[in-house]
Amino acid sequence: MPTKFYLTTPIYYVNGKPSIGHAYTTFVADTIARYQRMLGKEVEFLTGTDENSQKNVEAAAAAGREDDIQGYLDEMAALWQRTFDSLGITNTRFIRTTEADHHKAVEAFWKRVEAKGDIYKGTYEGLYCGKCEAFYTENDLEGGLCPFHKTKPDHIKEDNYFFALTKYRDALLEHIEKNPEFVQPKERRNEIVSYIKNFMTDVSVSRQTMKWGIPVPGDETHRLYVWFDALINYITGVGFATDEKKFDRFWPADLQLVGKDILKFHCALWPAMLMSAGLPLPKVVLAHGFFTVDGQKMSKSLGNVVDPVELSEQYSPDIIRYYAIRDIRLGDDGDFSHDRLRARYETDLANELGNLVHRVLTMTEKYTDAKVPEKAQGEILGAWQEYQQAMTDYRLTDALDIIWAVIRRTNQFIEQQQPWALAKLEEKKMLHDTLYVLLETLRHIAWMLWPFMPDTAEKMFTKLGLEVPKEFSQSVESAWVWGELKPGSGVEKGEPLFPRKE
Ligand code: ME8
Repeated sequence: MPTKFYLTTPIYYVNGKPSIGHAYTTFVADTIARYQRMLGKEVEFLTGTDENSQKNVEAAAAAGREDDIQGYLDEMAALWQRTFDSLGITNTRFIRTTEADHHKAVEAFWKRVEAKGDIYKGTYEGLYCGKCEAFYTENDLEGGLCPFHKTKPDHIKEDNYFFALTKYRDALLEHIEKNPEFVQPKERRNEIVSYIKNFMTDVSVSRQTMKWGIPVPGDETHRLYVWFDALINYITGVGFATDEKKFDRFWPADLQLVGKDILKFHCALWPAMLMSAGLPLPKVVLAHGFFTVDGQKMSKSLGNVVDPVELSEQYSPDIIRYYAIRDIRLGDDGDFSHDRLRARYETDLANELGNLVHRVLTMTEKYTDAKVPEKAQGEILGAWQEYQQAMTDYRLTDALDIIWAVIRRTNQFIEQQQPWALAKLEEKKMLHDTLYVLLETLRHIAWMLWPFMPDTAEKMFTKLGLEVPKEFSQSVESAWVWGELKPGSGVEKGEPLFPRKE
């Protein structure tokens, strides 16, 4: 059986359509999923929608659908799913927390935690931001306001069920200490350690006032706090309480990708819940940064929320994912800039990659009748090793830098060899060797590029006379050997990959 790899994105609220922020996390996940498949692993890739949230209920009401919340959720979830499909996302399951499977999993999970003695009844009195659906202490606030919404949190007092989160303080700290790869990147690790040590409290995990959400097992007068239910989606997604065989194969997750806004939930609450339920913890939680759009925070009120579908119609999903992953270093905060997107399109894509492919194929048509010439020696293994290391460490931006270094070197090689001069001088052997090296390098570039820009890579394979399914039926180890491109096979220049824009 092949090795497995299980990765997840957050499940998103459906109170609006996907923004470029949501698409970013999902693009990053898709890139990693494709790379892991390229290594021959059996990949489970989960994304989906977080539907038991008060935010969704409010959005349904605002749309005049308060009597048809489920119908509203169905439509919105379908919209999210369609969006991810149209963006070329290769998730293996799209989970919705209103699914029957998920309710089963939540019930089974709750019972385990309760049996462990980690649920108790108490009175919650404190601060609550309804927009975040999160509790805050005075310490968390900025000038008395929610740090995310800049609004005054509500003071609430309610009889709730509590989860004994603080019972796991030492165990969490020990786990993070012993497993430095658990929270990534490093800055986030310091942040979470400080939170666990100094600020973490038990959390209320039920609400009496809520009408939407999963009822507390055994006490239908309460509904589960949405985060307690939402986090469980990650195990529902691989069969917890419904398909034990699948669950044993895929859990724990190899990678859980989140934005840094939901770090605490994923690196404190979630692992403590798992410890309580006696389940293993995910291997890595990787929190990426937040980005602004053209220097401004993205918000509905500013009207600057970027729709990834509209932008992809103008460019293409490949181009958007390339831009976002190259320009915003994974883990850092950044800015999504329309000007830089355009500049990178023109420079990196049209001038550097597109031009390289076009030039090499034009020369092959001209000098060797569009046939791959006899094999010649070349070197690419060093780049593969660096690329692989970067991909293993989830340094995606570095991996793109490595690919672009190859592209630049290859463009320089053309300038240096001057195939057109070799043709004039009738230096056939040298001309053919040069063309072989160039064509074979394009094949390697296409392979490395595939997780990031699948359509572009597949077009490159086609131009090189390779069949996409056949290419991927071999292992990456055999693909990165030098000299796989067969002499005598035909290539076809076709349309430019990145035509100049008006
Ligand atoms: O938090 N920059 O869902 P959500 C980078 N349902 N990433 C961004 C972004 C930006 N400007 N805007 C959004 C929730 N994101 C919960 C999660 S998981 C059990 C429950 C991405 O719809 C980023 O991944 O508010 C962030 O963590 C996520 O969208 C929040 O999505």
